[in-house]
Amino acid sequence: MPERELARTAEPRKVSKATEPLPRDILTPDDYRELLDQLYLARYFDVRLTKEKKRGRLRGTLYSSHNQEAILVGSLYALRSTDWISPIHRDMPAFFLKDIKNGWDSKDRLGMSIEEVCSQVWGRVDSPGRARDNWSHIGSKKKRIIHSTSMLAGTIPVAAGVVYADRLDGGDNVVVTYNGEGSTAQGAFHEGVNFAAVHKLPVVTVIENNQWAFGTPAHLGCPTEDVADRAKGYGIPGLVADGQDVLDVFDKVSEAVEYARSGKGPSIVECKTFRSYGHGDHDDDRAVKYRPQDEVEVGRSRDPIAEMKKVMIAEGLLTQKEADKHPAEYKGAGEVTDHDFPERVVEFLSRGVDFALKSPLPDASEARRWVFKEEDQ
Ligand SMILES: Cc1ncc(C[n+]2csc(CCOP(=O)(O)OP(=O)(O)O)c2C)c(N)n1
Ligand SMILES: [Mg+2]
Repeated sequence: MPERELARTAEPRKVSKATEPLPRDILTPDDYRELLDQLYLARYFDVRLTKEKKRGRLRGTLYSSHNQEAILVGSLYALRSTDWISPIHRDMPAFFLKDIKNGWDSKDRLGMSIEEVCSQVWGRVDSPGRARDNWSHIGSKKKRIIHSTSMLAGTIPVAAGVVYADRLDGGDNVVVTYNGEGSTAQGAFHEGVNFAAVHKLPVVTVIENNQWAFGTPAHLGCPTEDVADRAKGYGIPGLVADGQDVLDVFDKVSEAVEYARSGKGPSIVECKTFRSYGHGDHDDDRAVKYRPQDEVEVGRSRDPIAEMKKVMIAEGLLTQKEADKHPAEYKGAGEVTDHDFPERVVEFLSRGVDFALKSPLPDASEARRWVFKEEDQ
Protein backbone atom coordinates (compact mmCIF):
# COMPACT_ATOMS: atom_id res chain seq x y z
CA MET A 1 0.00 0.00 0.00
CA PRO A 2 1.47 3.45 -0.87
CA GLU A 3 2.54 5.73 1.98
CA ARG A 4 -0.01 8.34 2.88
CA GLU A 5 -0.97 10.76 5.60
CA LEU A 6 -3.46 10.04 8.35
CA ALA A 7 -7.07 11.07 7.88
CA ARG A 8 -7.40 14.82 7.93
CA THR A 9 -10.55 15.87 9.72
CA ALA A 10 -9.28 18.71 11.87
CA GLU A 11 -9.17 22.29 10.67
CA PRO A 12 -9.60 21.79 6.95
CA ARG A 13 -8.32 24.43 4.56
CA LYS A 14 -11.02 27.03 4.06
CA VAL A 15 -11.66 27.47 0.35
CA SER A 16 -14.69 29.73 0.61
CA LYS A 17 -14.32 33.47 1.08
CA ALA A 18 -15.00 34.46 4.68
CA THR A 19 -18.41 36.10 4.68
CA GLU A 20 -19.20 38.79 7.22
CA PRO A 21 -21.55 38.40 8.95
CA LEU A 22 -21.56 34.59 9.08
CA PRO A 23 -24.80 32.73 8.31
CA ARG A 24 -24.75 31.33 11.87
CA ASP A 25 -25.27 34.83 13.22
CA ILE A 26 -28.99 34.51 12.55
CA LEU A 27 -29.20 31.48 14.85
CA THR A 28 -30.71 31.99 18.30
CA PRO A 29 -29.74 30.14 21.50
CA ASP A 30 -32.79 27.95 20.89
CA ASP A 31 -31.41 27.06 17.44
CA TYR A 32 -28.12 26.00 19.05
CA ARG A 33 -29.98 23.76 21.50
CA GLU A 34 -32.08 22.36 18.66
CA LEU A 35 -28.96 21.60 16.61
CA LEU A 36 -27.42 19.76 19.56
CA ASP A 37 -30.60 17.74 20.07
CA GLN A 38 -30.67 16.85 16.38
CA LEU A 39 -27.07 15.62 16.60
CA TYR A 40 -28.11 13.44 19.52
CA LEU A 41 -31.13 12.21 17.57
CA ALA A 42 -29.11 11.20 14.51
CA ARG A 43 -26.57 9.43 16.76
CA TYR A 44 -29.29 7.69 18.74
CA PHE A 45 -30.91 6.40 15.54
CA ASP A 46 -27.58 4.86 14.59
CA VAL A 47 -26.71 3.21 17.90
CA ARG A 48 -30.28 2.12 18.63
CA LEU A 49 -30.56 0.31 15.30
CA THR A 50 -27.19 -1.36 15.84
CA LYS A 51 -28.42 -2.57 19.24
CA GLU A 52 -31.74 -3.74 17.80
CA LYS A 53 -29.88 -5.78 15.22
CA LYS A 54 -27.54 -7.28 17.82
CA ARG A 55 -30.62 -8.27 19.84
CA GLY A 56 -31.92 -10.07 16.75
CA ARG A 57 -34.92 -7.77 16.31
CA LEU A 58 -33.77 -6.32 12.98
CA ARG A 59 -32.54 -7.78 9.70
CA GLY A 60 -30.73 -6.26 6.72
CA THR A 61 -27.59 -4.16 6.42
CA LEU A 62 -26.96 -0.99 8.41
CA TYR A 63 -24.82 1.78 6.93
CA SER A 64 -23.66 3.77 9.91
CA SER A 65 -23.57 7.57 9.90
CA HIS A 66 -21.86 7.57 13.32
CA ASN A 67 -19.46 10.55 13.50
CA GLN A 68 -20.94 12.08 10.31
CA GLU A 69 -24.13 13.49 11.85
CA ALA A 70 -23.08 17.15 11.72
CA ILE A 71 -23.13 17.05 7.92
CA LEU A 72 -26.79 16.08 7.73
CA VAL A 73 -27.93 18.23 10.64
CA GLY A 74 -26.00 21.37 9.60
CA SER A 75 -26.92 21.18 5.92
CA LEU A 76 -30.62 20.44 6.48
CA TYR A 77 -30.84 23.33 8.93
CA ALA A 78 -29.84 25.64 6.07
CA LEU A 79 -32.88 24.71 3.96
CA ARG A 80 -36.42 25.90 3.53
CA SER A 81 -39.24 23.38 3.90
CA THR A 82 -39.93 23.37 0.17
CA ASP A 83 -36.33 22.72 -0.86
CA TRP A 84 -35.45 19.27 -2.16
CA ILE A 85 -32.93 16.78 -0.84
CA SER A 86 -31.40 13.69 -2.34
CA PRO A 87 -29.92 11.38 0.32
CA ILE A 88 -27.99 8.15 -0.24
CA HIS A 89 -27.12 4.99 1.74
CA ARG A 90 -25.30 6.64 4.66
CA ASP A 91 -27.91 9.37 5.08
CA MET A 92 -30.82 7.45 6.56
CA PRO A 93 -31.42 10.09 9.29
CA ALA A 94 -31.93 12.72 6.56
CA PHE A 95 -35.36 11.30 5.78
CA PHE A 96 -36.73 12.31 9.20
CA LEU A 97 -34.35 15.24 9.86
CA LYS A 98 -35.60 17.10 6.79
CA ASP A 99 -37.68 20.08 7.93
CA ILE A 100 -37.68 18.75 11.51
CA LYS A 101 -36.81 22.25 12.72
CA ASN A 102 -40.47 23.08 12.03
CA GLY A 103 -41.56 20.71 14.81
CA TRP A 104 -40.50 17.14 15.45
CA ASP A 105 -44.14 16.02 15.52
CA SER A 106 -45.60 18.52 13.08
CA LYS A 107 -47.94 16.83 10.62
CA ASP A 108 -47.28 19.59 8.08
CA ARG A 109 -43.53 19.39 7.92
CA LEU A 110 -41.99 18.35 4.61
CA GLY A 111 -39.97 15.44 5.90
CA MET A 112 -40.77 11.83 6.72
CA SER A 113 -42.16 10.91 10.12
CA ILE A 114 -40.10 8.73 12.44
CA GLU A 115 -42.84 6.11 12.16
CA GLU A 116 -42.44 5.95 8.37
CA VAL A 117 -38.65 5.72 8.59
CA CYS A 118 -38.65 3.03 11.29
CA SER A 119 -41.26 1.03 9.35
CA GLN A 120 -38.96 1.24 6.36
CA VAL A 121 -36.02 -0.06 8.39
CA TRP A 122 -38.14 -2.95 9.65
CA GLY A 123 -39.67 -3.59 6.18
CA ARG A 124 -43.27 -3.15 7.33
CA VAL A 125 -46.51 -2.40 5.54
CA ASP A 126 -46.60 1.21 6.80
CA SER A 127 -43.28 2.06 5.16
CA PRO A 128 -42.81 3.91 1.88
CA GLY A 129 -40.97 0.89 0.41
CA ARG A 130 -43.37 -1.76 1.72
CA ALA A 131 -40.56 -4.26 2.43
CA ARG A 132 -39.01 -4.18 -1.04
CA ASP A 133 -35.86 -3.03 0.75
CA ASN A 134 -35.11 -2.19 4.36
CA TRP A 135 -32.86 0.78 3.86
CA SER A 136 -32.69 4.10 2.03
CA HIS A 137 -34.34 3.23 -1.26
CA ILE A 138 -37.29 5.50 -0.75
CA GLY A 139 -38.37 9.01 -1.60
CA SER A 140 -41.38 11.28 -1.50
CA LYS A 141 -42.40 13.78 -4.16
CA LYS A 142 -44.79 15.40 -1.69
CA LYS A 143 -42.06 15.84 0.93
CA ARG A 144 -39.49 16.82 -1.65
CA ILE A 145 -37.13 13.94 -1.10
CA ILE A 146 -35.68 12.51 -4.30
CA HIS A 147 -35.86 8.73 -4.35
CA SER A 148 -32.55 7.26 -3.27
CA THR A 149 -31.03 4.46 -5.33
CA SER A 150 -27.93 2.26 -5.10
CA MET A 151 -26.34 3.90 -8.12
CA LEU A 152 -23.69 6.12 -6.60
CA ALA A 153 -23.95 9.71 -7.88
CA GLY A 154 -26.93 8.65 -9.98
CA THR A 155 -29.19 11.06 -8.14
CA ILE A 156 -27.23 14.17 -9.20
CA PRO A 157 -28.55 14.22 -12.79
CA VAL A 158 -32.03 13.53 -11.42
CA ALA A 159 -31.69 16.35 -8.88
CA ALA A 160 -30.55 18.72 -11.63
CA GLY A 161 -33.66 17.80 -13.63
CA VAL A 162 -35.95 18.33 -10.65
CA VAL A 163 -34.77 21.89 -10.02
CA TYR A 164 -34.66 22.62 -13.75
CA ALA A 165 -38.38 21.82 -13.80
CA ASP A 166 -38.90 23.93 -10.66
CA ARG A 167 -37.22 26.91 -12.35
CA LEU A 168 -39.36 26.48 -15.49
CA ASP A 169 -42.39 26.61 -13.19
CA GLY A 170 -41.13 29.89 -11.71
CA GLY A 171 -39.94 28.36 -8.40
CA ASP A 172 -36.81 29.25 -6.46
CA ASN A 173 -36.24 25.99 -4.64
CA VAL A 174 -32.82 24.48 -4.19
CA VAL A 175 -31.75 20.84 -4.08
CA VAL A 176 -29.04 19.46 -1.82
CA THR A 177 -27.59 16.16 -2.99
CA TYR A 178 -25.49 13.96 -0.71
CA ASN A 179 -22.69 11.72 -1.93
CA GLY A 180 -19.54 10.17 -0.55
CA GLU A 181 -16.11 11.17 -1.87
CA GLY A 182 -15.85 7.81 -3.66
CA SER A 183 -18.96 8.63 -5.67
CA THR A 184 -17.30 11.69 -7.19
CA ALA A 185 -15.27 9.33 -9.41
CA GLN A 186 -18.45 8.14 -11.13
CA GLY A 187 -19.45 9.27 -14.62
CA ALA A 188 -22.88 10.32 -13.35
CA PHE A 189 -21.23 12.80 -10.96
CA HIS A 190 -19.55 14.55 -13.87
CA GLU A 191 -22.64 14.54 -16.07
CA GLY A 192 -24.89 15.83 -13.32
CA VAL A 193 -22.62 18.58 -12.01
CA ASN A 194 -21.65 19.62 -15.54
CA PHE A 195 -25.30 19.89 -16.62
CA ALA A 196 -26.15 21.89 -13.49
CA ALA A 197 -23.17 24.22 -14.09
CA VAL A 198 -23.97 24.83 -17.75
CA HIS A 199 -27.60 25.67 -16.95
CA LYS A 200 -26.80 27.48 -13.66
CA LEU A 201 -29.15 25.20 -11.75
CA PRO A 202 -29.59 25.46 -7.97
CA VAL A 203 -27.86 22.18 -7.13
CA VAL A 204 -25.73 22.06 -3.98
CA THR A 205 -23.61 18.91 -4.04
CA VAL A 206 -22.59 17.99 -0.51
CA ILE A 207 -19.68 15.56 -0.43
CA GLU A 208 -19.33 13.53 2.75
CA ASN A 209 -15.60 12.91 2.58
CA ASN A 210 -15.26 10.17 5.19
CA GLN A 211 -11.86 9.13 3.72
CA TRP A 212 -13.02 5.69 2.58
CA ALA A 213 -15.19 4.26 -0.18
CA PHE A 214 -15.79 0.75 1.12
CA GLY A 215 -12.13 -0.50 1.17
CA THR A 216 -10.69 2.20 -1.14
CA PRO A 217 -8.94 5.15 0.53
CA ALA A 218 -9.87 8.62 -0.72
CA HIS A 219 -6.50 9.24 -2.41
CA LEU A 220 -7.12 6.32 -4.78
CA GLY A 221 -10.47 7.81 -5.84
CA CYS A 222 -9.59 11.47 -6.23
CA PRO A 223 -6.24 12.91 -7.40
CA THR A 224 -6.66 16.36 -5.81
CA GLU A 225 -6.08 17.10 -2.13
CA ASP A 226 -9.59 18.44 -1.68
CA VAL A 227 -12.50 16.82 -3.49
CA ALA A 228 -13.95 20.34 -3.64
CA ASP A 229 -11.20 21.16 -6.16
CA ARG A 230 -13.17 19.20 -8.72
CA ALA A 231 -15.45 22.27 -8.82
CA LYS A 232 -12.78 24.24 -10.74
CA GLY A 233 -13.33 22.06 -13.79
CA TYR A 234 -16.96 23.12 -13.91
CA GLY A 235 -16.31 26.81 -13.19
CA ILE A 236 -18.33 26.66 -9.98
CA PRO A 237 -17.45 27.35 -6.32
CA GLY A 238 -15.93 24.54 -4.25
CA LEU A 239 -16.16 24.98 -0.50
CA VAL A 240 -14.54 22.91 2.24
CA ALA A 241 -16.33 22.52 5.56
CA ASP A 242 -15.25 20.92 8.81
CA GLY A 243 -17.68 18.01 8.81
CA GLN A 244 -17.33 17.58 12.58
CA ASP A 245 -18.56 21.11 13.22
CA VAL A 246 -22.29 21.49 12.66
CA LEU A 247 -22.00 25.28 12.59
CA ASP A 248 -19.29 25.29 9.94
CA VAL A 249 -21.40 22.95 7.80
CA PHE A 250 -24.39 25.25 8.35
CA ASP A 251 -22.33 28.29 7.31
CA LYS A 252 -20.91 26.72 4.15
CA VAL A 253 -24.15 25.11 3.01
CA SER A 254 -26.12 28.30 3.76
CA GLU A 255 -23.63 30.21 1.61
CA ALA A 256 -24.03 27.66 -1.20
CA VAL A 257 -27.82 27.62 -0.88
CA GLU A 258 -28.06 31.40 -1.03
CA TYR A 259 -25.79 31.42 -4.10
CA ALA A 260 -27.98 28.78 -5.76
CA ARG A 261 -31.28 30.40 -4.86
CA SER A 262 -30.19 33.75 -6.22
CA GLY A 263 -29.72 32.17 -9.66
CA LYS A 264 -25.90 32.03 -9.67
CA GLY A 265 -25.82 28.25 -10.02
CA PRO A 266 -24.48 25.10 -8.43
CA SER A 267 -21.58 24.51 -6.06
CA ILE A 268 -19.81 21.71 -4.27
CA VAL A 269 -19.48 21.65 -0.49
CA GLU A 270 -16.98 19.07 0.70
CA CYS A 271 -17.39 18.14 4.35
CA LYS A 272 -14.30 16.50 5.85
CA THR A 273 -15.19 13.69 8.21
CA PHE A 274 -14.27 10.11 9.01
CA ARG A 275 -16.20 6.84 8.70
CA SER A 276 -16.03 5.53 12.26
CA TYR A 277 -16.96 1.93 11.47
CA GLY A 278 -17.04 -0.48 8.55
CA HIS A 279 -18.77 0.31 5.26
CA GLY A 280 -21.84 -1.53 6.53
CA ASP A 281 -22.29 -3.57 9.69
CA HIS A 282 -21.28 -6.67 7.71
CA ASP A 283 -17.85 -5.03 7.31
CA ASP A 284 -16.99 -4.40 10.96
CA ASP A 285 -14.32 -7.04 11.44
CA ARG A 286 -12.51 -6.52 8.17
CA ALA A 287 -12.54 -2.76 8.77
CA VAL A 288 -9.91 -3.24 11.45
CA LYS A 289 -7.72 -5.09 8.98
CA TYR A 290 -7.68 -2.63 6.10
CA ARG A 291 -7.56 0.56 8.16
CA PRO A 292 -4.62 1.33 10.44
CA GLN A 293 -5.80 1.58 14.05
CA ASP A 294 -4.08 4.94 14.60
CA GLU A 295 -5.98 6.38 11.64
CA VAL A 296 -9.27 5.18 13.10
CA GLU A 297 -8.41 6.74 16.47
CA VAL A 298 -7.55 10.11 14.92
CA GLY A 299 -10.69 9.96 12.77
CA ARG A 300 -12.94 9.38 15.75
CA SER A 301 -11.24 11.96 17.94
CA ARG A 302 -13.50 14.90 17.11
CA ASP A 303 -17.02 13.77 17.88
CA PRO A 304 -19.57 16.26 16.47
CA ILE A 305 -21.65 16.18 19.67
CA ALA A 306 -18.58 17.07 21.76
CA GLU A 307 -17.54 19.79 19.30
CA MET A 308 -20.97 21.46 19.54
CA LYS A 309 -20.95 21.23 23.32
CA LYS A 310 -17.55 23.00 23.41
CA VAL A 311 -18.91 25.89 21.33
CA MET A 312 -22.05 26.18 23.44
CA ILE A 313 -20.07 26.19 26.70
CA ALA A 314 -17.71 28.85 25.32
CA GLU A 315 -20.67 31.00 24.29
CA GLY A 316 -22.44 30.59 27.64
CA LEU A 317 -25.31 28.56 26.18
CA LEU A 318 -24.57 25.39 28.15
CA THR A 319 -23.01 24.76 31.56
CA GLN A 320 -20.46 21.98 32.02
CA LYS A 321 -22.98 20.23 34.28
CA GLU A 322 -25.63 20.30 31.55
CA ALA A 323 -23.11 19.08 28.99
CA ASP A 324 -22.17 16.15 31.24
CA LYS A 325 -25.79 15.09 31.79
CA HIS A 326 -25.99 13.19 28.50
CA PRO A 327 -22.49 11.94 27.62
CA ALA A 328 -23.19 10.09 24.37
CA GLU A 329 -20.07 11.36 22.64
CA TYR A 330 -17.10 9.11 21.93
CA LYS A 331 -19.14 5.97 22.64
CA GLY A 332 -19.94 3.12 20.31
CA ALA A 333 -23.25 1.25 20.25
CA GLY A 334 -21.85 -1.32 22.70
CA GLU A 335 -20.96 1.29 25.33
CA VAL A 336 -23.80 3.77 25.13
CA THR A 337 -27.08 3.56 27.08
CA ASP A 338 -30.37 5.44 26.79
CA HIS A 339 -29.30 7.60 29.78
CA ASP A 340 -26.57 9.10 27.61
CA PHE A 341 -29.22 10.83 25.48
CA PRO A 342 -31.84 13.51 26.20
CA GLU A 343 -35.24 12.02 27.12
CA ARG A 344 -36.85 13.87 24.22
CA VAL A 345 -34.61 12.00 21.76
CA VAL A 346 -35.15 8.55 23.28
CA GLU A 347 -38.91 9.07 23.48
CA PHE A 348 -39.18 10.28 19.87
CA LEU A 349 -37.29 7.39 18.35
CA SER A 350 -38.83 4.79 20.65
CA ARG A 351 -42.21 5.85 19.34
CA GLY A 352 -41.03 5.11 15.80
CA VAL A 353 -39.55 1.74 16.78
CA ASP A 354 -42.69 0.68 18.69
CA PHE A 355 -44.87 1.70 15.75
CA ALA A 356 -42.72 -0.27 13.30
CA LEU A 357 -42.68 -3.40 15.45
CA LYS A 358 -46.48 -3.36 15.60
CA SER A 359 -46.90 -2.70 11.87
CA PRO A 360 -47.51 -5.96 9.96
CA LEU A 361 -45.38 -7.32 7.16
CA PRO A 362 -46.95 -6.77 3.72
CA ASP A 363 -48.97 -9.64 2.32
CA ALA A 364 -46.98 -11.80 -0.11
CA SER A 365 -49.71 -11.28 -2.73
CA GLU A 366 -48.54 -7.70 -3.30
CA ALA A 367 -45.00 -8.73 -4.26
CA ARG A 368 -45.64 -8.28 -8.00
CA ARG A 369 -47.46 -4.98 -7.63
CA TRP A 370 -45.99 -1.54 -8.47
CA VAL A 371 -43.53 -2.95 -10.96
CA PHE A 372 -45.37 -1.08 -13.69
CA LYS A 373 -47.63 1.95 -13.29
CA GLU A 374 -50.94 1.03 -11.72
CA GLU A 375 -54.27 2.77 -11.36
CA ASP A 376 -53.77 3.73 -7.70
CA GLN A 377 -50.35 5.33 -8.17
C1 LIG B 1 -22.31 2.91 -9.46
C2 LIG B 1 -21.99 2.10 -8.23
N1 LIG B 1 -20.79 1.49 -8.12
C3 LIG B 1 -20.50 0.74 -7.02
C4 LIG B 1 -21.43 0.58 -6.02
C5 LIG B 1 -21.10 -0.27 -4.77
N2 LIG B 1 -20.87 0.60 -3.63
C6 LIG B 1 -21.85 0.94 -2.77
S1 LIG B 1 -21.36 2.05 -1.60
C7 LIG B 1 -19.78 2.05 -2.22
C8 LIG B 1 -18.74 2.95 -1.60
C9 LIG B 1 -19.17 4.37 -1.64
O1 LIG B 1 -18.17 5.19 -1.11
P1 LIG B 1 -18.43 6.71 -0.89
O2 LIG B 1 -19.04 7.32 -2.09
O3 LIG B 1 -17.18 7.32 -0.42
O4 LIG B 1 -19.56 6.74 0.25
P2 LIG B 1 -19.47 6.14 1.74
O5 LIG B 1 -19.96 4.72 1.67
O6 LIG B 1 -18.07 6.24 2.18
O7 LIG B 1 -20.39 6.99 2.54
C10 LIG B 1 -19.66 1.20 -3.32
C11 LIG B 1 -18.41 1.00 -4.08
C12 LIG B 1 -22.68 1.20 -6.19
N3 LIG B 1 -23.64 1.13 -5.27
N4 LIG B 1 -22.94 1.97 -7.29
MG1 LIG C 1 -16.58 7.63 1.57
